[in-house]
Amino acid sequence: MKRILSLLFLASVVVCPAFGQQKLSDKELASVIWAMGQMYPDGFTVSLDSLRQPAKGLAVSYKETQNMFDKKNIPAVIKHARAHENMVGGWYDPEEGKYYFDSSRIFPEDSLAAALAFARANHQHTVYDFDKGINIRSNYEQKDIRIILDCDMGSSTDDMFALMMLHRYMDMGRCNLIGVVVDRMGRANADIVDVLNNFYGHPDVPIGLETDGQKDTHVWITYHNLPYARNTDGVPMFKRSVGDNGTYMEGYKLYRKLLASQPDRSVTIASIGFVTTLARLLQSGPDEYSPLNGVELVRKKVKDIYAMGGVFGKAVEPDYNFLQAIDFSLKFFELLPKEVDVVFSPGEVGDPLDYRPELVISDMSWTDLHPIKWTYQFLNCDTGQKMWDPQAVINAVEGDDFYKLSERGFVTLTPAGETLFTPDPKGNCRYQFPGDRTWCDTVLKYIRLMAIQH
Ligand SMILES: [Ca+2]
Repeated sequence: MKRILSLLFLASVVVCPAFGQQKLSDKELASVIWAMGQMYPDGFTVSLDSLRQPAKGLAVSYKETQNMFDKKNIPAVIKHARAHENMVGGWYDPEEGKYYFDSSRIFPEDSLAAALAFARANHQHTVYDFDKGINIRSNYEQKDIRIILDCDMGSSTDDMFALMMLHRYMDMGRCNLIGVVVDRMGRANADIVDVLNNFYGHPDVPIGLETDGQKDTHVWITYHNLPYARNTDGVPMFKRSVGDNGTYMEGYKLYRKLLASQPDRSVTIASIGFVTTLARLLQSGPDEYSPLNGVELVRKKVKDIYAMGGVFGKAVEPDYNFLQAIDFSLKFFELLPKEVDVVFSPGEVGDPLDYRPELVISDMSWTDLHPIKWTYQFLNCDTGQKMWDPQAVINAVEGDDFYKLSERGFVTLTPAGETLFTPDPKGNCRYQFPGDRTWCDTVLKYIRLMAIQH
């Protein structure tokens, strides 16, 4: 079945009169279901008992009913639903001009990975979240996405949410996080990543740390004590893989090690901090991991970079991330091979996505011990913190059709930190345009859905 592929989208909320009290025959039910198909062309799912949409949960259709359309197939759908979960859904495919109907299974809202696995096993493209009114793509064709996250963990909290998303995407079988590079200097910042990797169940993801990058960068929210938090008995609250006496690999060396071991043009980098470590990688020479210099290694192995940063359109003003470490940024723009695609995520794309501190804490109420919740409980995170960094990560995993992107062009960086875009069909660079209100609302709900998974 060709479920609507394009985007997560808002579907109509079905509020149905209370047929429930009165037991309908299967024939009467079929007429009601057919009528609902006409009333809710964007999609509906109802229980056959109440003819109401569940308030919560994730709906996935069974493959046995995936090619059932039109009035004549509704009895078979009802029969399947009666033998399974008593849930029937429907939607209208305008391309084919057909009303499809199916029998569905409902999962708890915090079991997204299980729902997606079921969706893939049943050849379904989407999972529908009743509470949030959004569809989540199951991507059952399983793209082979290998990601290195390059972050400036330890200042803004959106880096934590971006890493959370990647861990949840891994649980969902959507990508493989092959490493995390911390481009903000300071041991504690790598320890925070270690805590998050452990918390989210992937303690072996390797971590590299920049030790010769930009000095004295501004810190917005000082959560560097998070890795060392202890409970009242003096026991560390959060697990880490690298102990106090352990060390992290130098950031650009981890890049070299990871890239050398990957297939050609297979690696995606999500860059959500400074480009200090990337600049050092590009300036690196042959070593024990690869006979190639940094530029050639990146040209050979990196497919694309999704970078949080850039100011485009009419505005000519410095970009925050690039200006903070301007000498490294200029080197990065100078040396990055033009074969590597870059998608920039300007700040204005994440600006409307305000994940309020009280919502964060409430979404994480399923556990007392949560590193992101800890940060929100003990520090002031009400600093205008927006969900900027997740935009690079979501684009990298969901794909380019999830965002409205600019035409192709080349981007240069001025010494004042301004990103200048020159349109060119052969250019390697594009940038995201801000989404409309519905789109921003949907993406924030998606991030929130990830936050409640466990
Ligand atoms: Ca960041």
